[in-house]
Amino acid sequence: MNRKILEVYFIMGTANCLTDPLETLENALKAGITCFQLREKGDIPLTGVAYEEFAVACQRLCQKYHVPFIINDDVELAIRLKADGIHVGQDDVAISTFRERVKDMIVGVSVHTLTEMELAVKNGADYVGIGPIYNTISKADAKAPAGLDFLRAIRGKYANFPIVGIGGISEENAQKVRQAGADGVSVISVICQSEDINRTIYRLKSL
Ligand code: 3NM
Repeated sequence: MNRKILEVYFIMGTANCLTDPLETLENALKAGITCFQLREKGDIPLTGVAYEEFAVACQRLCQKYHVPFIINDDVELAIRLKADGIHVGQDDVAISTFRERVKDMIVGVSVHTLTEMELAVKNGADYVGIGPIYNTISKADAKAPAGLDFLRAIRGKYANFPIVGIGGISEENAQKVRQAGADGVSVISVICQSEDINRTIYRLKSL
C-alpha cells in the first residue's frame, strides 16, 4: 500500500454532514484529501437501495479525483462495488474471515491496544487507525482518548507499518499527531463542520 494516501484521510456518512454530503465530499476532494472512507452510521443511517446509491455516488466522485474509496464495515458492498478498500473496527467482522477474498484491496483496522495491533498485523491489515487520540464528538461509543503516547509506543514497535491517527484531530493538533509517528490524520468533524474546507485541508496536510 502507498502510505501517502493516509496523509489526509476523510471519513464521512450522511449523519456527519450539516449540508449536502456529496457536495461536502466533492469540496474535500477538490481541496486535496488523499483518501475517503464511507462510514454510514448514526441514528438513521441510509439503508438498502438508498445506501448503495449513495455509496456509488461517493465512489464516482472519488474516481473523478483519483482518490481511493474505502467502505467501512460492509465487506459485501465493498466487494460488489469493487471499492479500493475496506475498513473494519474491533466490533465488525474479523479481518481473517475475508482477507483471502479481497487480496487486491486495501484493508484497514481500528486499533486501541497493543494486543489489537499485533492481531491486525498478523491477520494481514495494510494499515491501522490508532485512536481515539483526543476526545471525539463523532463516535458515541469511542474509547477513552489514547493520547499521543500510545501512538508513539505503537510507532516505536512498528517502525514501518502504515499508521493513521484518528479521534478529535483538528487543524491545531494535526502536526503533533504526525510528529508522534502517524503517516497521516483521519478526520470527520473538522472537515464536515469546516467553514473553509480549503484552509482546513491545507492545515491538515504535512508541512
Ligand atoms: N473511530 P472526529 S474515533 C470513526 O478511535 C472514529 O477508532 C475512532 O471523528 C476510533 O474526527 C472516530 O470528528 C471518530 O473526531 C473520529
